[in-house]
Amino acid sequence: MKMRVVSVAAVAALVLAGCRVVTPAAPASGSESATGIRIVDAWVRPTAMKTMSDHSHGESKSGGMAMDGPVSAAYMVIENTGGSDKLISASTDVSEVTEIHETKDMGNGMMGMQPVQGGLDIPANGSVTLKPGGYHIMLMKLKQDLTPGQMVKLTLTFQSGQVITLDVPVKEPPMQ
Ligand SMILES: [Cu+2]
Repeated sequence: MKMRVVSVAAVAALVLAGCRVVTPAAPASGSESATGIRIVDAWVRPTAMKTMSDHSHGESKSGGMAMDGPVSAAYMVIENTGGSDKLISASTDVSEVTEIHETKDMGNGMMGMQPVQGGLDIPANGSVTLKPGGYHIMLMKLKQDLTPGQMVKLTLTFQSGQVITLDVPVKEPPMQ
């Protein structure tokens, strides 16, 4: 909220000063649209090597997924004030492969993760939280290291046809 107030004030200052009006960048803390999907509290974790033992995803050698090299993940709350929808795809400017994943107990005491088949359901007038240990947007085949303070451009495509692009900050996961 603070970010948004600052940004509105900045735009107002530009207008008052008679400068050309520039299109404000999407606020880092949220993105709204006419059809009801709103993204809040989005963040991306810094680059993690797949060999890191504290990577919450654990190892997924048996999953058959392209896990070579450094990976990262994006988290957020997807709020929906409209009809039921689905997040069907995601992409970023820093990863060649971006998938919607779910972390789950694989039944043998190991945590693993797998792509969400057919898209992630976003209930009507509800919300879905993507967080460590649960749903997440997996960034694979990273083109660069991600360190706190950087911004990642994330594009989300929904079944309704809605496409949301927002700038997401890279930051350390909260302590648990
Ligand atoms: Cu994943």
